[in-house]
Order: sequence, then C-alpha cells, then structure tokens
Amino acid sequence: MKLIGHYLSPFTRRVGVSLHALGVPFELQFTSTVQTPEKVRMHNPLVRIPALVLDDGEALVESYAILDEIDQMVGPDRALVPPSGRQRRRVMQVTAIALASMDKQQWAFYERRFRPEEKVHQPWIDHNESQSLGGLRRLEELTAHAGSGWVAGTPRLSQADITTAVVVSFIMLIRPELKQQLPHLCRFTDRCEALPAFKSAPMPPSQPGRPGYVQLPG
Ligand SMILES: N[C@@H](CCC(=O)N[C@@H](CS)C(=O)NCC(=O)O)C(=O)O
Repeated sequence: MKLIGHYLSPFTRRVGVSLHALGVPFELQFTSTVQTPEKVRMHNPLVRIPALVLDDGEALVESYAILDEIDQMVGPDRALVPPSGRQRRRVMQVTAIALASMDKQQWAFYERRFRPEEKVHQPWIDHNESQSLGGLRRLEELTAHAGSGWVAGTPRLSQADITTAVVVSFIMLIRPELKQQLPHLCRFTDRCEALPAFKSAPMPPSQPGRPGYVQLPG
C-alpha cells in the first residue's frame, strides 16, 4: 500500500501513525498539493491529501474513510475505533472534536496562506480560531480527567488518542502561544509522541526562528 501525502499534513499523519500502530506495512509516497498537484490528482479528484493506494491500485480518499477501511482490514479486535457501544461513541466523539478543531484552525490558517494580504479578513480568522480553541479546551478537560490513561477512557490506544495528539502537535507548531493555556493536552500529546508509532511517522521540524514555517522536501 502507498500513502500519498506528507506528515506536515495532520490528516495524512493520523493515517500514517494508525498504520504504524497497527503494524500494517505501507510506503509513504511524498506528495504535495502545492508542489506536485498533478501527482495528487492522479489519486484524488479533489487534489487533497491523504490518499491511500491499495495493492490492487484502488485509491481511497478522506482520512476518516481511509481509517475506517484500515479498521476493517485488521478486524474488530484490533480496530482503533471500538466496534460498538459506549466506547465507540466516546472514541468517535473525541476524534470528531479533535478533527473539527483542526478543520477550523486550517480555515484560519488558509485565510492568511492563500489570500492576498489586502483580502485577508481578520474577523473571519478570529471566528475560526475561537471555534478551534473551544474544541481544544474541551480536549484539555478530557486529558486532565484521563490522567495517565487514554483520552476517550479506552483500555488501549484508540483513534481518539492518535487524532488528538497529531492535531495538537500540528496546532502547537503554528500557534505555539496556545501551549500555556493547554498544559494537560500538551503533556498528553508529548506522551503519545514518545510512542514508536508516532516516532515512525514524524512531523517535519519547524525552521528555527520561524514557528510554523516548514520547508517541504521535493
Ligand atoms: N477532510 C480531509 C481534509 C484533507 C486536507 O484538508 N488536506 C490538506 C492538507 S493538510 C489539503 O490537501 N489541502 C489542500 C486543499 O484542500 O486545497 C481529510 O480528512 O482527509
């Protein structure tokens, strides 16, 4: 299998970490929507990363749908989202909050990244950032409550832990000033980042003196 994308993308990285956590073999094929859009389009008509190309050539898109298929591949006993009941609901909900926090941060980030300076609308950035912060504060409460356990209260690592930690690592790269407000969430993220599955799918380092600026290879 080939994972199309790169690990600065939290959506790609949560798939990479999940594959490593489950021991499913794959190859990361570095592809960027900005630098190599045609290579992305070959696998995803929306020209977004990630895509997962299966061994028979079929390409899957959208991280939630890719992760659902990976859970199907490994079966209900190993799946990162529990198959049913209260634990499934909690894992789905925590994952949804983490992912929505990322979506809103991305909307704010893209406003500055893709619009000419004179067309950037600061109130829209503020609106999205405050929605994202709402989600992050909820995750802060959940990780404070979880202590040394997992964020959704599961007995082992779940998709809620992977998505939360991957999202928080990315957000702290672009908004390091938030760290002070979210101490439990940052500690939880550090704990996850120390796990082999996270280390095997590392986020590219930020350039010194330019937080959030990462030179993509290729
Ligand atoms: N909902 C998508 C989001 C994917 C996404 O936004 N990926 C970003 C990179 S982090 C991307 O491809 N952006 C290019 C664009 O949307 O134009 C998923 O979960 O896979």
